[in-house]
Amino acid sequence: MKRNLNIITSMLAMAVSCAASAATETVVPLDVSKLSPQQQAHWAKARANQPASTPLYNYDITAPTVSAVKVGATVNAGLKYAEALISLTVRENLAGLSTVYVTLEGPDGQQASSSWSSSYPEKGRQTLNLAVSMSDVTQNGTWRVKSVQVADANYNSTYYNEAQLAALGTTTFEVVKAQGDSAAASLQSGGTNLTPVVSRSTPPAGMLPGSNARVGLRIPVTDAGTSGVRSVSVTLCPVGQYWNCIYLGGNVSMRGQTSVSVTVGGTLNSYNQLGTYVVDSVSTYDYAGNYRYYYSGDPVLSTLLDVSTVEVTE
Ligand SMILES: [Ca+2]
Ligand SMILES: [Ca+2]
Repeated sequence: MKRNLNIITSMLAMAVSCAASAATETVVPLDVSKLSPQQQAHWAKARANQPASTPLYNYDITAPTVSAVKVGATVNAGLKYAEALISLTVRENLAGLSTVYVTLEGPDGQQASSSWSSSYPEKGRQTLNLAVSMSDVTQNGTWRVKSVQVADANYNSTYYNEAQLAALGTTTFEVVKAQGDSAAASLQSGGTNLTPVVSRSTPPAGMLPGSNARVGLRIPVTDAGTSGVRSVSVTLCPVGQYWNCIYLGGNVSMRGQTSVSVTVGGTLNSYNQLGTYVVDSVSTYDYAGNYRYYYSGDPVLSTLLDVSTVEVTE
């Protein structure tokens, strides 16, 4: 501690002596009249080209602002891809508009939201049209823009509440035919085993030796409601065992598919021993967030799925 104090004291002494020597220097002002006409012209030109004071660093401390809000027409939420359109006019001074987040609220408090982000944030005035998915809403009636947040690339942001937004344009719109989707997706009979026998030492086609072998199934799934099947996950475990299992997953790329065969896949891991694996559990998800879990031993698994076993060999 004492040593630190000595260092600080000597640094302070140096600083004082530097300041003292700087203060003794005198700056002689330029007497332009003593220059030649050519020198005077050159001096005037150089001076005209140089701003009076140039900031050292133009650091952005100003958040983007919203100057106008406009909502689209009535939304028919019964459609598979129902969307509410929100138009925002945003101004950003320097670092560039980076993210925009919009929240809508229904007559009974249900919310829907959308976000936008730029991978090349730009300054200036821009009008953004954001589409908020309304396929899952269940509330008919008057919806409103609840909040908007705009941020620049330098993390300056402005938050607008409902009242502030209402003063900037139109913020309410009607929703009709909303029914929502509260019914989970479920397994159908059938299915295809893409890899009934898997060689642990054989890599997938076109891949380097040592790459993990691949396991795949096609699982038929149906969804009640409007949102459609989203994904399926399957666990295959060694017979009579609930560890060292194989985990498979698969997604449906498009919304609104009520009956679809989902391809699920995964790879073997080093802990997967040789032998017979059986379907232990299955989960099915829809786009509205509903899911159904078929637990180990659920009779549905054996009565519905044609996919039964995967044999892992050396
Ligand atoms: Ca800014
Ligand atoms: Ca559903």
